[in-house]
Amino acid sequence: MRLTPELSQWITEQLARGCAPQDMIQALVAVGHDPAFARQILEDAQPKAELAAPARSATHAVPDPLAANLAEGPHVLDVSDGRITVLAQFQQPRLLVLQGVLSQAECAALIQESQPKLERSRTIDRESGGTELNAARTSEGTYFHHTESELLLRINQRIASLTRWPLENGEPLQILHYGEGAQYEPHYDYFDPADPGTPKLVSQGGQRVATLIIYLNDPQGGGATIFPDLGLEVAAVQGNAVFFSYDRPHPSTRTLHGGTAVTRGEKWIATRWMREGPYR
Ligand code: PD2
Ligand code: ZN
Repeated sequence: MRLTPELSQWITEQLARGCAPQDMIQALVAVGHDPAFARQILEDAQPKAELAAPARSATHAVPDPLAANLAEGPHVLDVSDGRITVLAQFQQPRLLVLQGVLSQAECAALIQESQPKLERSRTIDRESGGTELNAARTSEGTYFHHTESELLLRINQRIASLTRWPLENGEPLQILHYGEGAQYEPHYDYFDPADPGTPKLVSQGGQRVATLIIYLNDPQGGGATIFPDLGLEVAAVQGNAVFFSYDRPHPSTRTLHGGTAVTRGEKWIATRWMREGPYR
């Protein structure tokens, strides 16, 4: 016997409605399934139940670029110095695919200014709240302070007006460079409350509440941003961006995301992580 997509969907739906696994096993056996098989697939489905469960209440407010920021209908956003097109949007999580966040010249300038300061990317060590080298993030990067140059001032003001979230709640703009074969394995950007390092990490600015990933070039192969819980893959296209928010530090936000391996060429991105409060 095997778990068909229909059976998998039935299990997810019943668990989400609050059905007891024991009752579901009985129902499966009643329609001819082997009891051991029924028990096994219910056991395997428990993590799915958590994802499908009705959303628990939000723990904090989040930015929403679409809140009263519509210029010409639901696909064009007014920003400080122009307009940005919404190519696609998702409700839960709040996720937007945006076109024209940066110009070609701005992307090129960010790459050029990053080149001399690139270092192998570090990830946050969730135990200590410090940073560490991590095999899951085989890229190199650097960051820019908000007021580092005219260019940074202009871009940061645009991001703040796009996201409708104060610039002072933003972490410094991170630049990442992926060479061929480099990737970023799926993760959540918020800090897990169960991690020992989290109190230290949230002592400055509170939790992360949203992410804006801007693509600075077009990789020749691979390098998409994937959202496994949504079955969504966002192509890396120069100047475009993906925005998503998470109103609680929990997998039920469905914001698991990763960067697929670059199979040809290279990939450059700029990431702005946004906090609940001022990040100083
Ligand atoms: O480069 C990406 O596509 C990617 C994937 C996952 C970037 C991030 N996370 C990030 O900057 O948080
Ligand atoms: Zn991420």
